[in-house]
Amino acid sequence: MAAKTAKQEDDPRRPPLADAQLQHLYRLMVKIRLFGERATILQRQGRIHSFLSCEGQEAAIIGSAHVLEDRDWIFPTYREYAIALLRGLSLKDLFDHLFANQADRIKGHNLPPQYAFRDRNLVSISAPVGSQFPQAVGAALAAKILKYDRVTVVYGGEGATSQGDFHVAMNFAGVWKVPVVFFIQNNGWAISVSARTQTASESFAVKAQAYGFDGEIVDGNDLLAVHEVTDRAVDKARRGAGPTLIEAQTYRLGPHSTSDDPRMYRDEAEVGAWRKRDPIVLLEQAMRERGCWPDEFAEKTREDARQEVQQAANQALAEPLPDVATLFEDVYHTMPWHLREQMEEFQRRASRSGS
Ligand SMILES: Cc1ncc(C[n+]2csc(CCOP(=O)(O)OP(=O)(O)O)c2C)c(N)n1
Repeated sequence: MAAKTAKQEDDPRRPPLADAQLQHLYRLMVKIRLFGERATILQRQGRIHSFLSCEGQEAAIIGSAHVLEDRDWIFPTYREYAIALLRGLSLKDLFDHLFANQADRIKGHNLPPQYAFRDRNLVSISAPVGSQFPQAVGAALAAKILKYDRVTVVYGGEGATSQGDFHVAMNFAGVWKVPVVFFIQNNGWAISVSARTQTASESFAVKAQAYGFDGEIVDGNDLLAVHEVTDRAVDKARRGAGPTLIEAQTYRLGPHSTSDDPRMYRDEAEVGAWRKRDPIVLLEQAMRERGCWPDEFAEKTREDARQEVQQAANQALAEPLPDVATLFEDVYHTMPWHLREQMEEFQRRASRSGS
């Protein structure tokens, strides 16, 4: 099954990305790459609990989410933190969460990195792999019933497609034709399990056929291709024409997480081959071909991003930790008696110890 090849220029719905938009998206990709490098260093210094990088997947993430309107719902995984920047959040917001400091919107209630930006329709990340799929289909069904003009996009890795939740969600989405897009990043590896051993199907996209809707494969390292295919799927969902599964073929250049050493299970030559298809370099080539690559654009972008990342990290590091009493907040609308007892006991002990 091949990705459709319609040229964006022929598409009446949305004009092709303008030069300034491409420059903006290139800057975002560089910024998020440097953010990941900095977060990894901070984890090694013991300042962050753990981190999962999206290195190599920036085009798939940014190219797809850029298509969406702010009112649309997004159910991301731990790898799609770049989307926060598209929704008007800052690098400091991301660092605040990683440090679980006082400015963290969820005050460290989720184990970092499990970002949650409710006011931006970025739904809290679910730790159990695949559990986001039924949640997203439920949200999309609600939008359909309530006649909200909102599309839901749910992200997942190819490993997550082996979970039962994925199949339940796909079936439900197909039967009820809900306005949802399943965006699967096939990044080659689910920790140490290769994509080749994840399924006996010819692709991940082909699975959509069994559930009665379209599956499309796209080069996940080509931002323009990702943008085009996602735009078409989102438009279809918005028109009430049902769901789409997109398989973005990409590669996780880094480790699964800061706790992982991929040299234990994969060949460095494979990584080297994918480094040649770095999505940031591919976008640079596309922009040069189009003639929207100003002199010294790469150098200036990188230097600006480096400074921005450093400043955001320093500002987030300077934030105090949340008040311990916030441990008891934001779980129940009305605090149940047993939690109130624990809080009061805690406050008695804290006042006795003078803390
Ligand atoms: C139900 C469940 N099983 C196992 C895990 C441990 N785990 C966390 S991430 C992960 C791999 C997920 O791989 P994939 O879906 O391909 O996404 P990727 O990390 O490659 O982006 C696993 C097995 C988990 N969090 N939840």
